[in-house]
Amino acid sequence: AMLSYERKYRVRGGTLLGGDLFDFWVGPFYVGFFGVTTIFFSALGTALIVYGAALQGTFNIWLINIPPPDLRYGLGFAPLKAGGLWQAITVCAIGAFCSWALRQAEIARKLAMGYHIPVAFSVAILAYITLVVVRPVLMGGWGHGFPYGIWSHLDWVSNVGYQYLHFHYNPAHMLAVTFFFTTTFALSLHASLVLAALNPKKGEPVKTAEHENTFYRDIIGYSIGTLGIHRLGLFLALSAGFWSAVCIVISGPFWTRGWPEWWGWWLRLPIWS
Ligand code: BCL
Ligand code: UQ1
Repeated sequence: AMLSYERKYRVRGGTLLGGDLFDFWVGPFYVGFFGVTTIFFSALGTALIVYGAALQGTFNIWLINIPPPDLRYGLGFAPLKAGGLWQAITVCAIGAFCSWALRQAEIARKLAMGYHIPVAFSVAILAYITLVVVRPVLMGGWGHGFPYGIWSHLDWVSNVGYQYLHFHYNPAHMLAVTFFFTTTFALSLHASLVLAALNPKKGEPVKTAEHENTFYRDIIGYSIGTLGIHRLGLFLALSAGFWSAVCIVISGPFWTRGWPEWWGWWLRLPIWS
């Protein structure tokens, strides 16, 4: 099932590795060297998770939990059934996520597009690697990684949050949260504007970008433009992921006390202290 115009986009080359070897499609999907590595790491990682669930004795999707090693293993290898599984799954996850980003890059090259998509996904990968590699290494133990489980990772977030007394006082967390909320706000403004322009009264022609600009100039005196809103959206979204990575990597390696106390620098300013 190939669309009529699709054939001309199925161009050869642009691969980063493997040359022509995996340069083909299976149905609608491009394969490529990194498609193969994505499948490999995802399949192995998933199998290890299923094995971990079997060891744990539950297949209840909410309760499956694959915890990182105990802190006494430090940064060493742990026995398979005592955190080693978590370590192997982490390797598979990083392998799969990076393969996916590189596959995005190869497809972007084929289509002679910019690298915006793999760059954006890399920021999400950065946040994940910060949680399971960078911070645990800086803190001296894989036990600082988060457990793989729907319920258990939420418990981890709550526990780690309260270790710093009140995580809302973490300044980078404030920025990350604000960027997440602003991202959804900007996307809702954009989506509603586009749908409004594309859904005129019955019999009326579809409205153009000029109408979109005019709407925002009339209501707030400014329009960022059709290209601008997408640049703003990308900036907001990447900033949300970036400041998330910062907020967790400074918790422990940089600041070990409660986050409310960090704001002491503000209270100690000479103007009012
Ligand atoms: Mg907090 C973190 C918001 C209250 C403690 N908190 C975060 C951030 C985010 C946030 C800014 C998590 C997003 C993130 O990292 O994205 N917190 C937030 C909000 C509130 C809040 C909005 C609120 O009160 C309204 N937090 C609190 C309270 C504390 C608290 C006060 C607990 C008591 N918060 C913490 C702690 C942490 C956070 C501790 C963090 O560690 C976390 C953070 O910053 O982590 C970096 C980044 C995105 C990712 C990590 C996803 C990566 C995705 C990967 C690359 C791809 C996955 C593919 C997938 C497996 C494929 C599936 C298969 C398909 C279905 C086919
Ligand atoms: C906007 O100005 C604009 O340009 C016409 C869009 O493009 C379609 C938009 O989607 C939005 C949401 C705006 C308004 C945004 C700001 C930041 C003023």
